[in-house]
Order: sequence, then structure tokens, then C-alpha cells
Amino acid sequence: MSYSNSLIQKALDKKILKTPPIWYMRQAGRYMPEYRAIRKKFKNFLDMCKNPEVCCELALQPLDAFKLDAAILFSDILTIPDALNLGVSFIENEGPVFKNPISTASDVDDLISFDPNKLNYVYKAVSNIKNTLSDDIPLIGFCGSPWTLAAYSIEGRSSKDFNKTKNFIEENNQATHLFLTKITDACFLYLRKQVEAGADVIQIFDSWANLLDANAFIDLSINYTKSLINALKNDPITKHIPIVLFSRDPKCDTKTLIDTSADCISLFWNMENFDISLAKNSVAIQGNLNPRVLLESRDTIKKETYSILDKYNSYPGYIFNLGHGITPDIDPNNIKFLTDIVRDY
Ligand code: 1CP
Repeated sequence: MSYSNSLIQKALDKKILKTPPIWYMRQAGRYMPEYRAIRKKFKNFLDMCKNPEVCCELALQPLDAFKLDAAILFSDILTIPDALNLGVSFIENEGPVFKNPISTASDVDDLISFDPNKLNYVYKAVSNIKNTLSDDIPLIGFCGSPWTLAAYSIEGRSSKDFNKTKNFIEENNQATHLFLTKITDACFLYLRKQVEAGADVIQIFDSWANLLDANAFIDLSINYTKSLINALKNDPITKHIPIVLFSRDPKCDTKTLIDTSADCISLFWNMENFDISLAKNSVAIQGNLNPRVLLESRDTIKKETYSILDKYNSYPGYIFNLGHGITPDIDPNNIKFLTDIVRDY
């Protein structure tokens, strides 16, 4: 069997399958004891990401543990801001912190141009993972959406409300658009290199889509995601690569998401209003169990999972996933339980 016969590829080709393919956002990470055993050898998380052998091992851990239908590159979305010399580090219990965030319009003008070769360690991780995976399991490469990367780069850290970012975009409209254009170009070059190295599918994470109201979401997020997808669809190296778009709680209708030309929409857990009759035959869908449910009893996990499968399993092109990433407090035994009940459904 080859990748083109994989369950994921069939789902992305919008076929109705008896059992959906399964993978999980943030499937490698701190909830796994195997991950923590390796993580403790590195003080700085990004140093671990810069080690392609270790990234390969980490990407394969959840496949070994749960027999999932896809691997995702082990890396982070903040490799691009790091390569733009914004000085990214990860601080325990605080998350990412930027030494040189974007604070003024002239910071955007003065930004160094993105050199995709600075991220050779990522492409090496891609090729290591690809060479180790069995050939019926696709490898998902990824990047953050231009908006999400801009929000982290301006805010300089994670935040609940991203007020610094909101003020910046209000006061620096032109610089914001220039910055988003620069990041979009960087994402394109970065993803093309991941595909050259062996990524079979690409996922774009718009993890801070929820910060924007309806108009700003189109203006600052969707329009740049769309031009990124358009660039990928028009490049000879990337044009056949399926693209999955995850937007966290986006303030937009189903048609707006379909019109991005993504091949698959990854649904956030609260997107009950996503119009599947409109989406049918234009996009595949992925999702969308609330990861919080995995902290509940097994009866509840089963009930909530079955209600999602009742809704989506006969949709042409369905991939089972969570509605956001696995968090460190989730018991790996519940991931195993979840995977089993989806396959037995
Ligand atoms: O200390 C540690 O062990 C670091 C924890 C960790 C891990 C395991 C971080 C820090 N990043 C990652 C890996 C990672 N990040 C992967 C590969 C693992 C996998 O999925 O199997 C992926 C795809 C990401 C993507 C990512 N990073 C996103 C998008 C997905 C999402 O959850 O919305 C985001 C927003 C980030 C930023 C990030 N990376 C790490 C932290 C703590 C954060 C900040 C999160 C926040 O702002 O709340």
C-alpha cells in the first residue's frame, strides 16, 4: 500500500469511509510520559526542535502508542519568527517569549528578509520522519497562519486578550498589512521546503482567529491565508498537496472558510453551526471533539464521541480529530480509549 491509498488521502479525496482516519492535534507532547522523558534532557524547547533525530522520535511516539493514521511534524509554529530574529524562547509555565517583538512600524520596515535555509533543521526532521514512517502513513507538515504568527510577534508572548496587538493594528494599519505580507511570503517558502523534504499534507493553524471580529477576520486573517493557499496551489512543487485549515472559533460563515480553497476544514469544537450541506463535495472536514471531554468519565467520552460520529461519519471526506489540541492534563489511556471507540463505532 502507498500513501495514495491511505485512509487520510481517501478522506481528503472526499470519499465516504466506513471508519474515519484518526489523528490528533498536538498528538506529541507533554501529556505523554515518553515525551517528558526526552523533554527533560533539553533546557530550551527550541533547542529540542533544532535536533532532527529527536524530532523524528517525538513525532513517532503517538503513532507507536495509538496506531494513528497520520504523523505530524514535530516542531512549532514559532520557528518562522525565530528565523526573523525576533528572539523566541519558551519559558516554563509562561509559554513563548520574544526578546525582540514587533513594537513599531519601523520594526516592520527593518525586518530582515526571511531565509528559508535558516530552518534546515525543520526540513531535516521532515525527511527523517518520512524515511522512518511506513509508506501508508502520511506526514503532515504545518505552519501558523500569517495572522497568528503576526499576533505572537507583536504581542511578544502568549496572552488571553492580545491587547498590545489590538492597539498596534489599530494604530499601524499599513505596517500591519506589510508585516502580514512578509509573513505570508515566509510561510509559502517554508511550506514549499517542507513539501520538498517529504510532507504529504499541510495544515495551517490559525490559532488566534478568535481575537478578530467578523470584518477584521476577513481583512487580517482570511485574506492572507487565502493568498498563502493560492501561492501553494499555483506552485509546481506544492500544487497537489492537500491543505487543511484550522481556525479557532472564527467569526465567519461556512462559505468564507470554503472560499479559502483549503481542501479540508478542521473544525474548532464549538462549530455546531458549520453548514455541512453547503460544505459537502467542496471540502473535507476534520474534527471536532472538545479536548476537555477527555477529562470526563468514559461514559461521557463515548456519548460525546458517538454524537460527533453520528453527525459526520457519513460526510464525504471525514477525518476524526479533536476540536483543538491535546492538553498536558489529558490521560494517554483516554486517547487510547477514544481511538478504539472511533474504530469500533
Ligand atoms: O515545554 C514543552 O514541552 C513545550 C510544549 C510544546 C510542544 C510539545 C510547544 C510549546 N510546542 C509543541 C509542539 C507543537 N506545537 C507541535 C508538534 C506536536 C504535535 O502536534 O504532535 C505543533 C503542531 C505545534 C503548533 C503550535 N504551537 C500551535 C498551533 C496549534 C494550537 O494548539 O493551536 C500554537 C498556538 C503553538 C504555540 C506554542 N507552542 C508551545 C506553546 C506553549 C505555545 C503557546 C500556546 C499559547 O499561546 O497558549
